[in-house]
Amino acid sequence: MNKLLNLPRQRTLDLAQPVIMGILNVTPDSFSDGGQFLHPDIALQRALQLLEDGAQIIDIGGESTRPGAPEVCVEDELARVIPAITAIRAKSDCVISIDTSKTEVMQQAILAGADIINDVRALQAPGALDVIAQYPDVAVCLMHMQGQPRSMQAAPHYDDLMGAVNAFFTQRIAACETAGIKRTQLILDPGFGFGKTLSHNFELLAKFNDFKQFDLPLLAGLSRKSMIGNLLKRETNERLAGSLAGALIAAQNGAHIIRVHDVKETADVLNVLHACEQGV
Ligand code: 7PM
Repeated sequence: MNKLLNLPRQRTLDLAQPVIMGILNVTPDSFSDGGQFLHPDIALQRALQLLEDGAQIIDIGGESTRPGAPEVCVEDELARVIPAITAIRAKSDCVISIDTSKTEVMQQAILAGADIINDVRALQAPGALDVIAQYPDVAVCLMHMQGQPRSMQAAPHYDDLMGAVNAFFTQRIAACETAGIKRTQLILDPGFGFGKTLSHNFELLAKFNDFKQFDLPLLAGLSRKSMIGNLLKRETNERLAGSLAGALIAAQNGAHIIRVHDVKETADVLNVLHACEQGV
């Protein structure tokens, strides 16, 4: 795999060592002041803190994908994420990712300065492939999900989990290439918690190395997820140690990008791993 991921404005992201994607939610549940939208200045301050803590990518999300969460209309999602992207881009040359499945949000986010489209629906929305095909330097994360957010955790079932995720990746890579998106734009993610039982999630983590066969950058997102909470019987605010263990295993099993809430702590973990693998 080419360890340098090309990005807009002649920039690259070096994936020779695992990098941290810091989560920046601009959803109403994360509002501190009860206002309608997270103020762009607050989003900027949070982004700068994540970067200082060791994140190399800021992942901005304005649509909660929680099972049963209300769907967000395109106007609201745009009003949440575009001012945040604009504010961050005005002050920082950092790598900006936008967590969205909506074609219009993808388009506007790219124009506002986003570098990566992080799509839990893997560009399956009408027109999504064609938007990305117009931007040969924008990277895209294709995530696997079984079912839809509203119902995906009802009764996930696979005859062959690894076979199903691999077949999905093969199919989406082909769809991208047919639409004119280059392979060098793609990142793959098995989608921990998206239509998976506890045992499915740990099978994916244990066998994460299998996805190296695609020779593409791999992303792992398990920070504070139910796979940690349900295994350990921990509430969301008690999942740090479990999440760090998960991040370490993902990194050791070949993940190039680790998507997390707790950036500073994850950076410490990855630095310990780096010292062990490459020496001090
Ligand atoms: C509620 C439920 C809120 C679930 C947020 C979530 C991933 C992602 C998310 C992931 C990629 C979370 C998820 N998870 N994008 N977006 N991979 N690429 O726990 O695993 O953060 S949202």
